[in-house]
Amino acid sequence: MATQRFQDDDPNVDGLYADLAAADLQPLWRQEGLLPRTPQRLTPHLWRGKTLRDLAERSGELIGIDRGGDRRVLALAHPDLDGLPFATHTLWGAVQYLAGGELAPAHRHSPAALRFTLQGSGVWTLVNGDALHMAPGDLVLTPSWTWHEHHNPGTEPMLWFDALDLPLVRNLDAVFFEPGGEELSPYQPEKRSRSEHHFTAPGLLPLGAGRAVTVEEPGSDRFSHLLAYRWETVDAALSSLLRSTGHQEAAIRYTDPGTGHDIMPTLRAELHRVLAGHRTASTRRAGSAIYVVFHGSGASVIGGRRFSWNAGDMFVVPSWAAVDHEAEEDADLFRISDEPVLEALGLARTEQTPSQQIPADRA
Ligand code: 1HN
Repeated sequence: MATQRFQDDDPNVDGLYADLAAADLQPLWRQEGLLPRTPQRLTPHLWRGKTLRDLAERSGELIGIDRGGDRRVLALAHPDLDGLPFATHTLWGAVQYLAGGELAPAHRHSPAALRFTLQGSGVWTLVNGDALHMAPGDLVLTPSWTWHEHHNPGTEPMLWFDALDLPLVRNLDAVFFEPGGEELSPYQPEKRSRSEHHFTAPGLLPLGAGRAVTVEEPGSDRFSHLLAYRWETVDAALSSLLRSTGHQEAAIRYTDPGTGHDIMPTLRAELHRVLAGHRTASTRRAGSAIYVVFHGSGASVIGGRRFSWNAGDMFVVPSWAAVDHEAEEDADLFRISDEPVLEALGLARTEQTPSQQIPADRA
């Protein structure tokens, strides 16, 4: 593709622009929007859970998963992103559907992924051979360059939310991929994975036990020692927090129990609980986020627009858009963001904003 050629009424300047374009150069003085006062490249956007479920089910009926093929995944494709299958400039969000008896074969890639189960149970995701059972509300990690495959030996179809740092890694031009072999991986269908046997209670750090799952490449072992976070644990933690604080909202971050850091270097995951009738304060942050409504109903005001939501809906909060949430029924919002990247690079910013007054439901 040729570089852009600028025009000018002055024939001399116009000639300069022609020569600049021929030399693959562009003048800074003709650039617009390179340095906006604040981030503003993306609008908020919401996908309905019912639409996601219906279309995932239809894909399940029509599209097979071949061995050696890949995954049955519907990517959240933000309309601001020119047809790319990306939810934000850094985050991939999607629903994945795996019917009973199906197997999504092994592969590994440099982009890191996580799965938050929405419906069904009985899938095992194998991560470098460690079998992670999946049931609704469970979070399982498939960190960068770990082998992973999904087995559904039961009869029930399963639907889960996939998040990856793929858009970010792609822009860094650091995507590597390797397909697995044809042979089936054996696994022990135990409800607790090796990583969960290592970390049985908060505050108890196993000495000398190392990681349940390791990778060979130097520097790529910066993901959580724990690979599965169970809904019962998260639910109990949130209820306990609400009781101890007496507040109408509580939130937890999923972290590496060995270090307290985010689960993976590029992705932050949190669960926000908002009780019925409560509206949170409004904040904005540099970096983008995807929310998945796990339970409940309510509305969020994002960058001055109001989006009402129900269980299964997913929405994007763009960088620096003010956001608050109001629950109609008790709500659990699973949130992922790219904030660990911004923090590592010294680009993180956050601000409390005045509450957003919005008259009508524009969703
Ligand atoms: C991937 O490996 C999975 O393993 C899901 O389940 C979604 C989207 C883009 C690239 C790789 C999976 C993916 C993906």
